[in-house]
Amino acid sequence: MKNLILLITCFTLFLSTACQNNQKDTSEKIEVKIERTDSISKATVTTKKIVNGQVSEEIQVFEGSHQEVMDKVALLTEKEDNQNVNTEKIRKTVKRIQFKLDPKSGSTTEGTVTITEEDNQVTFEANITGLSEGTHAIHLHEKADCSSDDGKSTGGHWNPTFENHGAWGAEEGFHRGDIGNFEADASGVGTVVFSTNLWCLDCDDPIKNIMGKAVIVHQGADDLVSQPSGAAGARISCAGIIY
Ligand SMILES: [Cu+2]
Ligand SMILES: [Zn+2]
Repeated sequence: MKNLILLITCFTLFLSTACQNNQKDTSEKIEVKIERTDSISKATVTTKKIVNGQVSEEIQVFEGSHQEVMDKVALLTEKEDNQNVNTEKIRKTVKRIQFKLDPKSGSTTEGTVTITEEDNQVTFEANITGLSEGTHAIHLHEKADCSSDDGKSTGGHWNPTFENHGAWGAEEGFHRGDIGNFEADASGVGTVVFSTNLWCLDCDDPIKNIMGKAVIVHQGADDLVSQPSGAAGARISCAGIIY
């Protein structure tokens, strides 16, 4: 886990308006930002109030175990709920995790992956260096275990729906880990941006949850046909999606 930069950010937004009996023109916005690492969580709670055009802002910071921090945040937001009887509330949560890809199979291929979930849509972004120029495959594999030198400790493609390997979205079937191919330029740099509502980050649905899976970059291209994994060659970079 040493090469894992881990950050999960949950961003919650409440927008409330005071009850109609109150003659004051009052609005209130609470933003909760939670940053989480292996050992500690930190919540930054910003409360912005506008009363008759006067703006005031209060910032509170809590640190501790994830449970302690979430309990404090819940207390604070519940209290606010009780104070405003007729409130209109907008709530939004964004989860983000960021980690490093490590070289495998004697390569120098590495990179950074950022995965964000917002409005039930997961966006996967990878910036990869040390590639040979041309087409490379990238997949999610079954297990967040990059311990072996060849990356095979991650198992096969993540395939919770038991379908055949294929192009993402193919009618004949595809693995939920079949991200596909990307191009590396002459300087060995490649970028992958992929977005789907078939994944989630740390939810309870085993067919959607990508936590505990691995990201694998291959030396070759995925032919999108060969079973079980597209004949994409050696596994040259690896990361576990874990925290
Ligand atoms: Cu693969
Ligand atoms: Zn596959």
